[in-house]
Amino acid sequence: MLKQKMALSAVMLGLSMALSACQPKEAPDTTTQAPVGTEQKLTAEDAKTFIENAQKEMEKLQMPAAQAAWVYATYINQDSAAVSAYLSEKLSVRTAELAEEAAKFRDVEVDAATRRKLDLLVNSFVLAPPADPDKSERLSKLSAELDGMYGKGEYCRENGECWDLGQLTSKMANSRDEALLKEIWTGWRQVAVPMKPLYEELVTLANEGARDLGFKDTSELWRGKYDMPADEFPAMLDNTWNQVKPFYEALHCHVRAELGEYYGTDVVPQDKPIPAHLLGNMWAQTWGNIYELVKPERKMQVPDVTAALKDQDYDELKMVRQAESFFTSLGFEPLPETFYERSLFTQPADREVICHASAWDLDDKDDLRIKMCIQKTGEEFNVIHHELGHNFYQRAYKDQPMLFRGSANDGFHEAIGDTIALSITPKYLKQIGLIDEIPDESNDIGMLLQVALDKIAFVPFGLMVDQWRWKVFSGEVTPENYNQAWWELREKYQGVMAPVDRPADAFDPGSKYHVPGNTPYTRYFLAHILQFQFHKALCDIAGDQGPVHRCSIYGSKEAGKALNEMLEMGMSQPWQDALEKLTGTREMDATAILAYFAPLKQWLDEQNQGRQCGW
Ligand code: X8Z
Ligand code: ZN
Repeated sequence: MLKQKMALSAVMLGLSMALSACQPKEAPDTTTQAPVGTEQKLTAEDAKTFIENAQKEMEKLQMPAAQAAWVYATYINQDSAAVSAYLSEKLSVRTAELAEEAAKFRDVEVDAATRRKLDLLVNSFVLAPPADPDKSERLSKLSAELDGMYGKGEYCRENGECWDLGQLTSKMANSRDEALLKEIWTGWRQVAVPMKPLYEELVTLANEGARDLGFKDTSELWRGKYDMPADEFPAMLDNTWNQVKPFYEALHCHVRAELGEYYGTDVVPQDKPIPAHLLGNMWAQTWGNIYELVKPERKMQVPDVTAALKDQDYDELKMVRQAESFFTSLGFEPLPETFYERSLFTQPADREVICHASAWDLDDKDDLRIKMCIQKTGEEFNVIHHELGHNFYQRAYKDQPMLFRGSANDGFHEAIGDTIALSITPKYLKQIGLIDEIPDESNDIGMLLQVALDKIAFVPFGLMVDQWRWKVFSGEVTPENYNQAWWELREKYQGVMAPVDRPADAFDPGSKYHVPGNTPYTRYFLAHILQFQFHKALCDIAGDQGPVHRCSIYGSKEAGKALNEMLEMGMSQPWQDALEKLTGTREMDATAILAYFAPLKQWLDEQNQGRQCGW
C-alpha cells in the first residue's frame, strides 16, 4: 500500500500523513526563516530558502516516524501503536505548520520548481491535522487504532474455530460451497462494526484539519493532487470509466450467466446484481479465482502459475528473488541485502501484524522493504511484482529534492509493478522454467479471460471506493447512511449486491483495508488504466512484434531504460509530462486496455447473444 504522500516517504504517509495535527498557534520554532506574519514583502529568494529548510527539517522527522510505523505494522501492540502514533503526529503537525507558511507565498512570483514544491507541501496530507493539538493527537490515535483493528481482525465460528483474513481469502478463492462462502463473507464484515464510531470521529477531525489548511473538506484535498482543478478530476475519471463500461457489462453478463448455471438462478437471479460472495474474492474486486466456473467450453490451455510454483518448489523467498530478477533483467540494480534481511515475507506465528501488502522506503536512500504475508499462489506472485514496482520507483527518484520524491501521481506508483506483471506471459514463464510449453494462439481467449477477470472486473471497484469516501468527507453521506450509500455504489458501478440483508449496525466499507487504513483508492483505478498504456509503450520500445497480450519485456534493456527515465522524474513535473515521456501522449486513455482485450470482447458478445444483460 504505500500511502502516497506527496513527498513524504511512503511510510510516513502510512501513518504520518495519515495522522495529522495541527498548527499550535504560537509561532513555531522555525528554522525556516519564513517571515511568518511579518510586514516585510516576501520574495522569491525567501521562498527558496523556506523550501530548502523545510525539506531538511521534514527529512529529519521522517525517518524515526517511518521506523516506528514499521515496528507497529510488523508487531502490533499497545506500545508500538503509541510510539508510532506519537512520532507520526509530530511529523504531521510540523508539516502542517510548514504548509501554512508555504501558503503565504501564494502571490509571490517564484520559479516553476519552487512553485511546485510549495504546492506539493500544502497538498501533502491524506488526513490533515486540525489546529487544536488535542484534536490532532486524537486523529493520530484514531488512525493507528483503526489500522490495528483491521490488522488483528478475524472471524470466529460458533464452534470456536477462528480464521484470519489470509485463511478467509483462501477459502473465498477456492470454496464453491455457497453456504460456507456466505458465512465467511458475513463473518469477516463483523470486524468492521466497532470501527464505525471511530471512523465517524476521524472524518470530522480530518475535515477540520483540511479546512485549517484552506480546503473545503478532505474530499477536496484528495481530489486536488492531480495537476488539475479538484472539481475537474471526477469528470476525467467518468470519461475513462465510460470507455471501459461496455466491456465490463459484457464480462458481467457472461459471469452472471455462468454462475447462474452453477449455483442456480434462484441464488444468482439473471436480472439483478451478482451476489458478492460468489466471485472468488472477499470484496468481489477481482474474479480470476472463479475462472474454472466461467471458462470457455472448448478446452483451453491456460498456465496455472499456482500449480507451477508448487511443482517447482518455490517458497516465499524464491518468489521474491524471481520477481526481483525481472527488474534486474531490465537493467535496474539489484535490491540491497538489507531488503532481504529486513523485509517481512511470511506471517509470523507469534504476533499480530498488518498483513495487507505494502512497500516501504525508510530512509529515501537504500533501506527498501516489503511487508507481506505471502501465500504461494500465482495471484500473490503478481502482488510481489506490484510491491517491488513501488520499491524500484522509490529508488529511481531518491536523488530528487525531498518534495519531489514521489510518483508522478499516485496512480503511477500503483501501476509500475502491475505493468511488469503484465509481462508474466507464457513466453516468460517458459523462459524461467515454470512451464514447459507455450500454449498456441487457439488458447488466447482462455488466457485473456483469466486476466480480464482480474483487470477489467477491478475497474468499477477501483472507482467506487472513493466515490463513497468523497461523499462521506463532503457530508453528502452522513453516518446513518454510510452502509446504504456503500451498497448503492457497489450496485451502481459493479453490479454486485450483498447476499444477505445488512444489519443496521453494519459498516461494510470498514471491511476493506484501505478504509480503516485511510489509503486513497482512486489510485488503483488510475493504475489499472495506466498500466496498459505503459505496457503497450514498453512492448513497442522492446520491439515486440506479436499481440500485446503475448508480449513480455523481460530482458529488454531499452524498455528498462525508458521506464527508468520516467521513474527518476519522481514528481518533479506534472503527471501528464511523465506520461508523455514514456508513451508519447498526455492523456489517460482506456484505448490501450480495450485493445489488449479486444479479441475477448468479441467472444463475450457471442456468448452473451440471447442473454439478458445489465442489472
Ligand atoms: O492494496 C493494494 C496493494 C498494495 S498498494 C497490495 N492493492 C489494492 C487492493 O489490494 O485492494 C493492489 C490492487 C488494489
Ligand atoms: Zn501498491
